[in-house]
Amino acid sequence: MSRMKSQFRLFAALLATCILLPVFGSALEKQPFDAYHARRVALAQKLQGGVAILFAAEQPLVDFMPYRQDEDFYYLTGWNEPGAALMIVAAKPAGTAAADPARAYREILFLPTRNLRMEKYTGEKLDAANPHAEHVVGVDEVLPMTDLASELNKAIAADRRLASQLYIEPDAPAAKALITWVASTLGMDTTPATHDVSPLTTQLRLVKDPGELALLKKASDASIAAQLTMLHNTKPGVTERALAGKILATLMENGCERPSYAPIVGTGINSTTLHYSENTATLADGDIMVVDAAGEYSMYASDITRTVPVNGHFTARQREVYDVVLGAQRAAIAAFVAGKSTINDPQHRDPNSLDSAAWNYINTHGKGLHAEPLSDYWIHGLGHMVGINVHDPSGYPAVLKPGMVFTIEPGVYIPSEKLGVRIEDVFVVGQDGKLIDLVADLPHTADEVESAMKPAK
Ligand SMILES: [Mn+2]
Repeated sequence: MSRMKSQFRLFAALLATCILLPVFGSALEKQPFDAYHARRVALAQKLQGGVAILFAAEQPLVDFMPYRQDEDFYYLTGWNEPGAALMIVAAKPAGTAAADPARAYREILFLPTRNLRMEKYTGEKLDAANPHAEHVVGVDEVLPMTDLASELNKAIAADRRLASQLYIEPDAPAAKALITWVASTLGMDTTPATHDVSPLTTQLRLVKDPGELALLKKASDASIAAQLTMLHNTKPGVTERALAGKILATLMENGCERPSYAPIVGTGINSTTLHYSENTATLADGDIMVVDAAGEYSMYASDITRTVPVNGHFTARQREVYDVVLGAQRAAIAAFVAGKSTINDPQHRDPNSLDSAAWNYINTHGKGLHAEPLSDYWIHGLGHMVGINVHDPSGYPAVLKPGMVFTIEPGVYIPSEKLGVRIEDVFVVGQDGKLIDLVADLPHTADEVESAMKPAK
């Protein structure tokens, strides 16, 4: 009977949530509440009995700039609104002294008070006065933002050791102000030394859960569609910018809220500029083109680069260099061993780094115009983690394990030949330790690129 009652309560809560409340926040695809809760509990277990406080990203100062949530804050809450804060208090067993009592785990989302005038601009917001707030956000407790300082004070007053166990994002201005306020109101001589929470969240974010992997796949699927649009619209006379626009349109048609980074569409000499994103040139017959473009789906990024001949046919020299870069990517894939491989090694010597495998390949295949090795023209790392950030934090050199997502993107850039080639795919380390290429459906070989560019018959 009591189980029926609790099921009814849950049902009633869901009904209230659905019927009475408008949809708060953006239409991002969220994971179930349990997934975010599990991350908060996992973070609490890394706090050594301390407290973590994270702030939502500020509303952009410039009007009409789109809002993007603080990444750690989003990872832990799925909450996509500005002006909020999250406090996680780790559980602690009782100490030996009477003054050292046990403490239960707590998680509180602090929400700003509604500003009805601003809501004319921003739409309706949720605040802690709403009796259903906990059900809407999926966090145990929801309190007004104005309670944050006093809640932290109360926790420290109950256990003064917490003053030396505060984990914050050191760059968040609100965190500094909060700590200073707490120190003065508790009569401390100096501001408590705080710890940076980000090394702890980085450890958690490195390994993606199945829901995250599903979002990363959607980001890559949309980005594959965008790269195919590029392949089908590439021809002499088109501008780089028009091509970038078609890429953006396809990303958004496929559910992305934004590109993961400014699309790079670089023809000719621009193909040798790594982060060229002016996209101001016109595609010329005979040129090669590097297109590094991908989208972000519900906050999760993809990152793809393809290199194509503007007129649909690689020259012999373009194809020669293309084949070396593709061979380097394949050498890195072949060298991969889960639990052992790392991505980068700036010295190209660590036998465990995939970088070494790709470097050795480029160093021993093809030549520059003066018989120099093509490795002279590889000037960046082999890859990086991908997640909520297109360059997800990793604490290098991270050993690649199941659930990790990363790019393999060798490149060769020869300005004197106006010839740049980069090939970039996103990989997941599967539970069986094998690599899954999220970009497998795009052309890889030079022949595949050329045939994908042929107009449909
Ligand atoms: Mn990349």
